[in-house]
Amino acid sequence: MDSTQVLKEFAYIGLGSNIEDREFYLAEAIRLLQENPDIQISRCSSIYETDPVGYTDQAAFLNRVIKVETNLKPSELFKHMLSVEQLLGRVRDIRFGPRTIDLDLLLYGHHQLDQPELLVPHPRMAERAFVLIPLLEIADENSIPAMDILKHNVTELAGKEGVKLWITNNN
Ligand code: PH2
Ligand code: MG
Ligand code: MG
Repeated sequence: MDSTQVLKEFAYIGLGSNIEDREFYLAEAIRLLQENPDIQISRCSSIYETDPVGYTDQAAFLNRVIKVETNLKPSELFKHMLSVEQLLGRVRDIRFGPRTIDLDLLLYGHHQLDQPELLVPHPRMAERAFVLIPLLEIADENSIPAMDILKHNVTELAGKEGVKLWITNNN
């Protein structure tokens, strides 16, 4: 086996776009992710239109979450995600600001990663309705740590009114 490969692991990735054509960027990101032979998409959530959080003076986002199966190590998966962001013209200027596409590694199996550029589980995921609502739509009970707590969180979460179903995915 190639030294960069590990046994197959699942991962959840959050996608966000708030520069038109938002639907195109979401679809292209998924297409480009699976061009890598070591990444298979196994589930896709519905697409939600969401009010911007953090830096609020910007256009509404489309957000969705996907589940992938991968032989890549977390750092390799993350590198591929960054290359997809770059291919789709992501420019990093304003923190939390407008973007053609943002790909966030939410979970990588049950692993905890504590590297400067790669914190997993994603440190802000439990407080963001635009992540939790699509994540809980597709998550398996046993693949998410503290799923019951997250489910409880989502009912109380600030900003959940700002997350509206845009295109239903029936998987
Ligand atoms: N991403 C951010 C900051 N704010 N707001 C919404 N609604 N959706 C996002 O994906 C988002 C955001 C930083 O990554
Ligand atoms: Mg993000
Ligand atoms: Mg990001």
